[in-house]
Amino acid sequence: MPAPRRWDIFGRIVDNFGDAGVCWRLARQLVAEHGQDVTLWQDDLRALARIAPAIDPARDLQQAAGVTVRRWTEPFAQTPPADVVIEAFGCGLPETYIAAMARAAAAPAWFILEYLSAETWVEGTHGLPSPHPQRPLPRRFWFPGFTARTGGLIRERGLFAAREAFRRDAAAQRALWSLLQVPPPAPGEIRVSLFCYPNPGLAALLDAWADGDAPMTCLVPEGVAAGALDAWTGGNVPHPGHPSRRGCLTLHAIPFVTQDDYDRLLWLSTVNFVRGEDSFVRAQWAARPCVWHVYPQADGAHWRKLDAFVDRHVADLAPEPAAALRRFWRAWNAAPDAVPVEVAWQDFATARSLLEAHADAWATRLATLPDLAAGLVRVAAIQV
Ligand code: TRH
Repeated sequence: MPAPRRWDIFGRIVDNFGDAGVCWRLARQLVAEHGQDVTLWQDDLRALARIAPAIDPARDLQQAAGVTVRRWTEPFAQTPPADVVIEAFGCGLPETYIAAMARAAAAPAWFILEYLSAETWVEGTHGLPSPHPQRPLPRRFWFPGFTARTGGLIRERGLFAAREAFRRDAAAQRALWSLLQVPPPAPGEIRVSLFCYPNPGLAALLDAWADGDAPMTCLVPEGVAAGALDAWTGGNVPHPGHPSRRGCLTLHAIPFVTQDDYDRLLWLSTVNFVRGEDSFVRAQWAARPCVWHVYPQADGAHWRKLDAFVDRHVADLAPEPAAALRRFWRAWNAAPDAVPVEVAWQDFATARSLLEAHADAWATRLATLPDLAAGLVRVAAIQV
């Protein structure tokens, strides 16, 4: 392994968990697989502490999983600039830090890690220089994506092998269900994991599941869709270990778990409802049918993101299951002209076995692309 370089990853927490989740996953991988010396700077550590319980949100400086985790405060700490600097999601960098970069003997490799999108323009923008407007500092865009002409996706070495080993390990699976305080799945049960934003279609979908003809279990991380669940259960909101039942549907609230345990939940669920960015990518690595709730954007840009991904994802899928997936995803994201969620669910459920085979083929194909961390390490090595 080349000599470890020092990396500083900067991230501001806008809302939710993805900003922290992506940075934490990348930091851990750079340490574990590339032996890099990584410091993760976050202006608020609470989101990170929810997905990485080893993190103490009250501490300004700590070590976890080989990563140095520091609170990003203003005025910013006096620290020499790293060899490689990641500015996550265009969060900007402390002015004093930029000044120190400009004074450094060798300018650090500076990357702006952008949001994930399947839109075609990403291929033309990934890797483009974006020099700092005032300082003689090179800076480049790094766009995650689904093709070889993008920055790739975060995928840890051995991820698929770990997934398959876990799926053969009954004891490990029982341990996960006990951690989540839910019973193991009954034969023939459809088990759904539900990680979504507030969604106007949720109540109708829960009705459809309750009135369905197959036993359904829905696992919802605590705090997710709280208002809708409160209304749907008439205030008898499920909490860990205390599910609520109606018809064919058993609704469980599950505790928030570590990123790795969340991966395991995705690996064992029949269908995964995911959102934002990081859970969406993890659901694809789980190679099970998934439903993406895109982070809503004012100008409806999220529907373009949705369609761009679906276009890529179903390009080689038979027309009927492809249409079923597109219709259900658009309904779940309340896209203009979408059919009602409960109507679209029927076709999606009917196409499930075809969607399962496709999810597996898609994950296998995506995994032939270089992973994001390896790409960054390779390009940084050239620049520094
Ligand atoms: O939390 P999110 O909605 O984050 C979003 C996205 O990042 C989006 O791009 C950004 O614009 C928006 O925030 C502001 O969804 P995401 O990206 O899936 O991140 C969730 C993280 O939480 C992911 O790393 C998985 C992790 N997680 C756990 O570790 N344990 C859990 O129990 C659950 C439910 C999630």
